[in-house]
Formats: sequence, structure tokens, C-alpha cells
Amino acid sequence: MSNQLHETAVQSAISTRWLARSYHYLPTVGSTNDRLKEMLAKGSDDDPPAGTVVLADFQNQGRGRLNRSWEAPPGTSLLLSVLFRPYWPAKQAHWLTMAASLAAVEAIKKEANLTVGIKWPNDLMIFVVNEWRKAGGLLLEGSLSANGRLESAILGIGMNVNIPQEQLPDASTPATSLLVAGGRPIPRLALLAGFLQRLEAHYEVAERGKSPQATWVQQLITLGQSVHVTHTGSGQTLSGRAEGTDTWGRLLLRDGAGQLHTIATGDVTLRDRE
Ligand code: BT5
Repeated sequence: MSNQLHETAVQSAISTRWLARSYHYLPTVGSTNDRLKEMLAKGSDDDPPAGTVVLADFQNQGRGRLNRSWEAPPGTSLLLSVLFRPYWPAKQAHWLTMAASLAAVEAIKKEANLTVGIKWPNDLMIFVVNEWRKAGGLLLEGSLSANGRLESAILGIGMNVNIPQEQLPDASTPATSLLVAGGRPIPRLALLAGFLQRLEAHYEVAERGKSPQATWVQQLITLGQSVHVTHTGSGQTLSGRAEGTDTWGRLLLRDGAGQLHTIATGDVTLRDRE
């Protein structure tokens, strides 16, 4: 099963022009984001081109934000990182996460026909029975040039494809997989190809200067809801109504006193879950 994501299979399944045309499959790695970072750091003639993908069947040091861990049993998931060289202003960085989460939502809808959405800022969610559960997450790590532009950006994504119920991680936000939510296994190769195809298309629109926000915001499950947002880093929590996002993908939160807050990153909990 797990050899289905080897280079030859992937190259014949995808129809991208440049994305994933440089493709590295690894049975096991620490973290695909870290491996891509190491490839970049070498800085030799074989510097990885934009669009390089590193994909693994198993990570023993998979990471979320703030060095939280990302856990997935071997051969059950899509675990990959994509290299971009956007030279965008730093504040545009979130467009990459937006483009990739949109691509993932569309590919999951197409391949698994499930109710799927995005929990701001970086979670892929599936509606199961009566609640939204986490089925994937995105991790963006970038480095800036001296003039503050995004010289390189590594976009990592993990999608729980065929993780059986008993192997789902015990996480703060309840987890699910496409298998558990839909009751049937989903071919990882088709899902990967669909994702990469859409990611290339969304990236190219963003590259022409158009924010993915208008389409992305429609997939947000938090909009119009009462939420708590815990700021990543400081740990401070704000509560209010999630009113929308701005063009950079920042959350607009109206607190009880009517004041509008613009939040760049954080962890959201829906207040009606309490
Ligand atoms: C994320 O972080 O959701 C981003 C995850 C990115 C993973 C990919 S896999 C390929 C690439 N290489 C890497 O090393 N990472 C990227 P965050 O929002 O901080 O959520 C992390 C939290 O999700 C953890 O603290 C757990 O509670 C939970 N979690 C861990 N594994 C999970 C899983 N398989 N499904 C659902 N939730 C999970």
C-alpha cells in the first residue's frame, strides 16, 4: 500500500506544470518540514527549486505549531512539505496557508465527498455526526531576505486519510480521518494529485497579487460564531464574535464591549462547545 506514493506513481498521476516536479519520497523521516529545511541549508548547486515536495509515509518527529507534535501511524496519511520562493512581503505569508487549505478542502470534497471546512487559522475540519473534528493541519515556516521579503517558505500539511478510529491521536480538538468520517478508505494518490493540482492553481492566482481570502473565507467554520481565541505565544485569550477576516487572512474579532480586534494567529475554540 505505502509504495503507492513513490516518485514514479506520483509523477504519472499529477498534471501540474512545476509543483512537485521535484519530488522526494521517504518511507520514514523526522519531519518533512525539517528535511526540506536541511535541503535548503546545504545551499549547493542542487538547491531545491520552487515547488519541491518532500513526502513521507511516517514521521517520528512530526510537528505542529509551537513544537506541538503531529502524530500519524505509518502509511495512513498524507504528510508532506512544499517549498515556495515567493519573494512576497512578509505580511502576505499567510496567503500560502490559505491557498493550501483551500486546495485541501476542495480535494477532500472531490475524493471523499465529506462536509469539510477550515478552522482559522490552519486546521482542516470534518463534520462528523454533530461536531467538527480535526482531520488535518498546516504548518508554514518561512525565512525572510534582508529587505523583509519571503525568500523561502516551507508549507507542511498533514491529512488524516486512512487512520482507523482506534489509532486516532487523543488530541485537544477531537480528531478524525477521512476513513472514519466517511466509512471507506480513500486512495491517497488521487487525493494527493488533486491537492497538488489545486495548490498550484491557487498559488498562481496569489502570485498575480490576488488574495485567496474571498474564496477561503467561505470555508471558515468559525465565522459568525462566538469564539475564544488564545494568542499563539503570549497565551492571552480574547472572546467575542468572529466577524470575518481581512485580505491578509487575519481574524476580525468583535469583543463584548464592541471593540474590533485584528488577530494574526492563535488557537480558536467555539464557545458553544463548552
Ligand atoms: C497543526 O499544528 O495542525 C499543523 C500540523 C502540520 C503537520 C505537517 S505533517 C507534514 C509536515 N511536517 C511536519 O513536521 N509538520 C507538517 P497545530 O495547530 O499546532 O496542532 C497541533 C495539535 O494537533 C497537537 O497538539 C495535537 O493536539 C493535534 N494533533 C496531532 N496529531 C494530530 C492528527 N493526526 N490529527 C488531528 N489532530 C492532531
